Parts: sequence; C-alpha cells; structure tokens
Amino acid sequence: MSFPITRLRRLRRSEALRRMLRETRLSRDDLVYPLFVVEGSGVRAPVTSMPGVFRLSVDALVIECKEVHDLGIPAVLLFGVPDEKDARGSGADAADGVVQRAVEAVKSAVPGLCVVTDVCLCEYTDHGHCGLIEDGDVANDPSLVRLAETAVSHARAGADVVAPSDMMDGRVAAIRAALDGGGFDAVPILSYAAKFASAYYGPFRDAAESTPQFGDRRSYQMDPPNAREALREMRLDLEEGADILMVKPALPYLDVLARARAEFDVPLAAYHVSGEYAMVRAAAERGWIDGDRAMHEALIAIKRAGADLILTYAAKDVAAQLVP
Ligand code: PB1
Repeated sequence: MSFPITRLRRLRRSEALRRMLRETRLSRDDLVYPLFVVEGSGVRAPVTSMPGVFRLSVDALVIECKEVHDLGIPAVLLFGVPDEKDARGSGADAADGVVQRAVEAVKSAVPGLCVVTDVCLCEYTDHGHCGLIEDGDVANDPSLVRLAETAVSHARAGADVVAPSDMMDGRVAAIRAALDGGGFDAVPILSYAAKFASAYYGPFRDAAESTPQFGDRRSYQMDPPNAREALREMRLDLEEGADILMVKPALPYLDVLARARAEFDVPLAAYHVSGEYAMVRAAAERGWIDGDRAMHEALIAIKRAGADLILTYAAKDVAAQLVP
C-alpha cells in the first residue's frame, strides 16, 4: 500500500512512539572504556588530543574505575605507559609492570568490573613497533613469544580478558597455548582481528607515546581498502581460538563489521578509536556540531552494523546520558 494509505510519519509523531519502535538501542552493557595507566602516584594528566581522556597512575585509575563501575559500564581496557622502554619491550610482561600492578589494584578495589588488558609491545618498545625488530623489519615469530609471555603475565595479575592488538600472524594461537599451558584456560581472548593501518590512531599514539620511531605499521596492520582480507583475518583468529573478534577502527569500517556480523556467530567488538573520538570532540569545542548527539549517533551506527561490544573513550559520557 502506498501513500495516502501508508504514511510512515504516523510512527514518528511523538517521542513515545519513536521510543517504542526504535530498532537499535545502546546499552551500558555494550560499552568498554579504554584507560591509560602510567607510573607514579597522584597522576591524572589530561591527554591534549583527547579531551576528557587522562593518563592515570594506579591510585587515580582505581578511583576512575570505581566511577566507571558506578555508571554501570561493565568493563575497562587497560593500556600501560611505562617510564622505561627497550628493544624487547621488557616492561610488557614484568610481574611488577605498570599494567600488572594496575590489574591487581583494580580487581582488588572493584572486583565486579571486567578488566581487559591490551596485549602488545608498542607501548613498551623504544622503537614503538608492536613486535620485535630484526634486520630492520618486525620479526613475526620471535614476537609471538613476547606477546604470549605478556598475555600470561596479565592473566597472572588477574586480568579477566586479554586483547592482542599487535596483528602478528599466529598470535592468537600462541597466546591461547601459553594461557592454557599456564593454567589460564578460562581467560578469553578478545582479538583485534581486523585491525587496519589507520590514520585515526594519531591521538592514541600521543597518549601512549607509541609512535613508531621508523617506518610504519603497514607491514602488519591491514591495508584499509581490503574487506575480504579482513574476513580471512577474522576466520583465522577464530580457528586459532579467539573468543571475541574485533574490527578496528569502527566508523570507517562499518561495511566490514556488517559483513562480519553476517559471516560469524561469535561476539563482535568494534573499537571507536582515538581519532574518531577526538574529531567529534574538537568540532563540538568549536561549536560546529552537537558533540553529545554526534557521539551517540556514531555509537548507534556501530551497534546497528553489528557490534555486540563498543570500545570507546566516550563510554562515560554516553553511559551517563543513557535513559536508566
Ligand atoms: O584509540 C586508538 O587509536 C587505539 C590505537 C591502537 C590501540 N590498540 C593501536 C594504535 C597504533 O597502531 O598505534 C595500538 C597498537 N598496539
């Protein structure tokens, strides 16, 4: 039936009708809040390129995590920013490392908060790459050993989930084997499975001091034009033992997310990365857009495309604005 029998505006007439018939809804349960943890105490240092985001010492992180938990956000994702960095990323799996201490403190203070840890070497290496360097290139297989050791150290500290973001081939299988071998067979892997060599990571590298000192990440992170390859990456990670698959970044890759939703029946995560967040905040600060509405609209798009989980720096703001 067409107009005038059918009038689609009938169901848009009131906020009540729109609420009743909304097809996609954000929930606090969808949100994972990324946090940066640094050495020291009493540190709550704003990240210039990411308004509302801070580098936190462990004591300040615990306060932040209590607030996150009270807002109803189920999980945080921790990135360590150590003072000391070296070629092999020694701090990444140090028992007294900044992330390991952070996990212990947060799990002790806020046991109900799910703590996910980013497993990578880039924040811990003096060259800033996500793996070890041999002959001027990122050496894949030797890096797997360091990544597996790092994941086990996070699990030993009490991490609920480990999330490898390095994009080395075979890292999910290596980490799964190391976790199982260490008695951590109950710890899930949230794999950054389809992670693209994106321009949208700039603000993060500012916050985490993880910019590569030479070259770039295009020999291990995916080429942005490739969607079929992304599905291959996700399929391989699933076969290697990933429990949750991530697409990253989110908004510039909603087609990949939607294809993954159609292809896989496992939980999907999408990472609304630093550049996606910073752009909206910067435009809002200049009065060009309504930042709250634009951020919510972005997360709705990511959810509508098929994400079960959204990692976003906007988690606290969005959670506070969601109808109880
Ligand atoms: O918010 C972001 O931009 C996330 C950046 C992401 C963190 N997993 C990577 C960015 C990069 O390639 O530098 C870090 C890689 N381990």
